[in-house]
Amino acid sequence: MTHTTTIAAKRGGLALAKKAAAAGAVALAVASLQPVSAAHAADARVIGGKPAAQNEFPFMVHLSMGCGGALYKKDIVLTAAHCMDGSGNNTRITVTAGVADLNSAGAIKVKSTKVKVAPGYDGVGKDWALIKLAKPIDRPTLKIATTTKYNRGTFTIAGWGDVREGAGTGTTKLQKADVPFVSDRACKWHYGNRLVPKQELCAGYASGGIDTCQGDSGGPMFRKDDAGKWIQVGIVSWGDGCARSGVPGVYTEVSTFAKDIAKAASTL
Ligand code: 4AZ
Repeated sequence: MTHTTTIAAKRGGLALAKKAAAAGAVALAVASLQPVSAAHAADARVIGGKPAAQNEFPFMVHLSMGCGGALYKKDIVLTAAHCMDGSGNNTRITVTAGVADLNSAGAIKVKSTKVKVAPGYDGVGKDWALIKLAKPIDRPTLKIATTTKYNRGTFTIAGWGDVREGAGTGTTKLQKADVPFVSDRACKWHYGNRLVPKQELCAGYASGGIDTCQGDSGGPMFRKDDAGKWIQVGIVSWGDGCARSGVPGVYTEVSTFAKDIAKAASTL
């Protein structure tokens, strides 16, 4: 556990460092100096969430490097590129499915065989990747949004990541929370040109308090479609800290990449 957590922390730090580097040294200084409000620092709980019930989000998977993911097909996981080491044969990832509590009996553990990172991924935008599994997992899949119509409203986030900013440990019990859509315009009030609006989607409360955090990366952000079925609209990607007021979480805009994801899956 300590080992995987350390790797996850490195990955999260790397992703954030790349973002900051892309935005320049001034942005890095501002981001690192931004305080966490006392009220939010004291929040224990994804941040500000509550435990998910067993089977509530049966498509959710945990990855051994300390990221989340969702079953796109029974033998393919959709996650974040920044959680991966690159494309190619990869038998190092253990995917855990079928449980909200990672320590409970009944956890399904399957190894990866291959990884496909988004073509052209360079640390800015395009933060998606697929993992091919050694065998199919007999759990429901999560369909992905193929149009922009669901990029609005209230989204559900879930993950085993940190329940407070800076913890670096994650949690063994899956946490869930709801967060509202934030427009690109409003999201740019904080992130400016670090946001890639066509490739990224923001969510969160202006007052903060509820957000994804380190260790939730790669997991899905989802909502109900018009037929009442869960549909994935985002992938946990990055943010300045977690649950800070005025600082939304940034998610890969799944609908933008739906065709690329389907094409990549067909090659795995
Ligand atoms: C991370 O380090 C991370 N508040 C993920 C999500 C967010 C921030 C950081 C969004 O993996």
